[in-house]
Amino acid sequence: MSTAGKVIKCKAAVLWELKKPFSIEEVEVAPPKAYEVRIKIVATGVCRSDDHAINGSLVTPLPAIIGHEAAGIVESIGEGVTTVKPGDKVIPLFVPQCGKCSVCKHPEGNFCLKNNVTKPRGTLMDGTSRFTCRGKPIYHFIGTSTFTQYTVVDEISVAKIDADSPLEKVCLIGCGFSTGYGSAVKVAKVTQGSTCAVFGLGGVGLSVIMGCKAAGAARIIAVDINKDKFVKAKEVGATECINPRDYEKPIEEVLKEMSGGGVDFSFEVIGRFDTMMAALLCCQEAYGVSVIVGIPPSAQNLPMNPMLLLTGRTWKGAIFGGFKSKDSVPKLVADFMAKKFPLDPLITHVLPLEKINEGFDLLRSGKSVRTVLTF
Ligand code: COD
Ligand code: ZN
Ligand code: ZN
Repeated sequence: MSTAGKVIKCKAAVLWELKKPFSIEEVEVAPPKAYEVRIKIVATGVCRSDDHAINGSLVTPLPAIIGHEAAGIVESIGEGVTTVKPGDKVIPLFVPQCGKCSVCKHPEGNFCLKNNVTKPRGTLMDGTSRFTCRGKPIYHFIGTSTFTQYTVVDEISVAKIDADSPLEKVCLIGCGFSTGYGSAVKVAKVTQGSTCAVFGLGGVGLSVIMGCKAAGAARIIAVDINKDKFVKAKEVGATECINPRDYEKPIEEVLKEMSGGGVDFSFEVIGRFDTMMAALLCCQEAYGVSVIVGIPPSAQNLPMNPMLLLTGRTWKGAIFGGFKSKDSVPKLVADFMAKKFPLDPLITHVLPLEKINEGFDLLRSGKSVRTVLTF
């Protein structure tokens, strides 16, 4: 029997309060309104930004259904929806692509003005929620809300993907993988034969390495204070691995010596001011490009000497790897299907939704690269 047009009762992990575990609840998911899409979520990754919402460093209204790195199948569509239909495999997009704003129209910009990431408002575009639980409205999260069997998103926040794609893997293209990979291929535009340095070897850092490799870098130097991270870094393409704690001198000096004056491209994938400076300093002063991928401590500034840029360096950053989401996600899935990069090295744990709190414990203890929750 079709569920289209009806309220769906299903299981979801609800975050009622800051810094508290999720509780698995029965929620009601209203049908999609015009230009909205209801999706049956099949798999969702546990990402650092979800934890930022739990601990309050990313302020989002509660109670909420969070989660933003997922893949699923369209259950039904609202009036006027043309880009997806029931039965399509899809990935929700935490950075939308409206196609109409100045950023979407710009050839390089990807942070669509309709985004809801920096100041989450907790609703769909029309300002209301489709979720209720125990008679109370439950907020959405950055246009996605994926820790639930069913969710509703705006049409600008969903991309149709290959019908054959394995959803329990390609869900990572919804955030962590694309953020890292795009930082190399799209933001830095790593060139053939170049030397790259990647600071931080979590799931996002490993994805940066994959991007550097795909772009044809000759040397990829991986940097981490945890040497246990080196095995996987090499597996995905690092040519050398170094631990700053093994050296007396600052790591940027070590990298400059290793690269004969400075690397071509460097990436900070940790979210610390000291490593952002080290990454900037280790890139060649006249033509080096340094990309910030890690999210910095909130509401703080990093003092820097502008001379570092006057000599010719470029310092940049981007959300979601600089990819225009609705256009790029289907292509990234196609590239995965064509075996241009793997996702398996990033998935260390698979758990049922009910064990979501365990998934976050694994993230916080550094024991997982990525945990994928299944339904
Ligand atoms: N020097 C070297 N390595 C270090 C240091 C240090 N001082 N401190 C920590 N590290 C290493 C850790 O040992 C660890 O291996 C790595 O850095 C960090 O890895 P994780 O697993 O904590 O992080 P990831 O890969 O999951 O990435 C998360 C980021 C830290 C990059 C986080 O800021 C993020 O997710 N950024 C994505 C930005 C984005 O676009 N977000 C939008 C929605 S998600
Ligand atoms: Zn836009
Ligand atoms: Zn994320």
